[in-house]
Amino acid sequence: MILKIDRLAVELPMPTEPDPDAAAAVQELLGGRFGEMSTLMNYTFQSFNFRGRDKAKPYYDLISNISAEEYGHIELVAATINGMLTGASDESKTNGQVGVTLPGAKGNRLSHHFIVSGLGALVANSQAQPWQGDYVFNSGDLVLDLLHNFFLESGARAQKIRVYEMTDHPIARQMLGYLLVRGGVHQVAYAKALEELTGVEVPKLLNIPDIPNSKFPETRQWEERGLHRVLYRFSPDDYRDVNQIWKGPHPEDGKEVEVVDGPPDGAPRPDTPAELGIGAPGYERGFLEEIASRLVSGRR
Ligand code: MN3
Repeated sequence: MILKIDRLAVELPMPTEPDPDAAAAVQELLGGRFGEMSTLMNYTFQSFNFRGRDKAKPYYDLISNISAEEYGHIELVAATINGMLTGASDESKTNGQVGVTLPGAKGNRLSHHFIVSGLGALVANSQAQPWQGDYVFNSGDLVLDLLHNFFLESGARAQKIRVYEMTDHPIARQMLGYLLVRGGVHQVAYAKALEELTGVEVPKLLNIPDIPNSKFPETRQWEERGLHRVLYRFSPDDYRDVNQIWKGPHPEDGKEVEVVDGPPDGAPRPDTPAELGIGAPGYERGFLEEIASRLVSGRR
């Protein structure tokens, strides 16, 4: 089972200037082959299908535990896309009127944001191709699955860096700074799991990471707090054996890594206002607010 907390993993800046073009690029990090939907679903199904877990509990605990953090990552990237699309319908020019030209939609490369999702995040990549279940690699062979997860985190990191280069939107940069650090933790965690299991020294195969977080100023606030060395234990009582794998020095700074009990504190979810230009959540101003307030007062 999973416990849901109505907070984001980190604070995102409030929406100011919309940038639908950059929001389209960020979609790749949500629903692309190497996006957060893929990390979430790979680790989730690998944990559901794990056989013989009593004898391999630290590995089961690691994969299950990381899958829970990934839920918060799809949530954070979706919130980023929503923030970047806020204001894109250019309500000032339509004033909630149906039948006038939607000025914000012109020239943007992802029409799905305007036509299909009401300026919301899509479960799709930067070309609006839907996320697919066959992005999940779950062979049942633990070494192969861990090797795949290491590859997935490495590819995810490379794509985050490319999207970082494509936009300096403050919401995107805040999300990217945090997820470069957290994805880096998961990359190192799967490398450590492989080392424990096979004896192979993964850092001799390639540098982890190949481009350090220090190249990206937005990672600094998290690195200074040591978040690159922390694995959160996302459960009140379970997955305690993650500390059998998440131990020893961090490959970059050589300092001891640590397991922190419980999820990160997180931050309130920024409110994204109505987009009357596209009728989200409805064309009529104040209608839903009135119904909702009647529901609430009726309960008292
Ligand atoms: Mn992630």
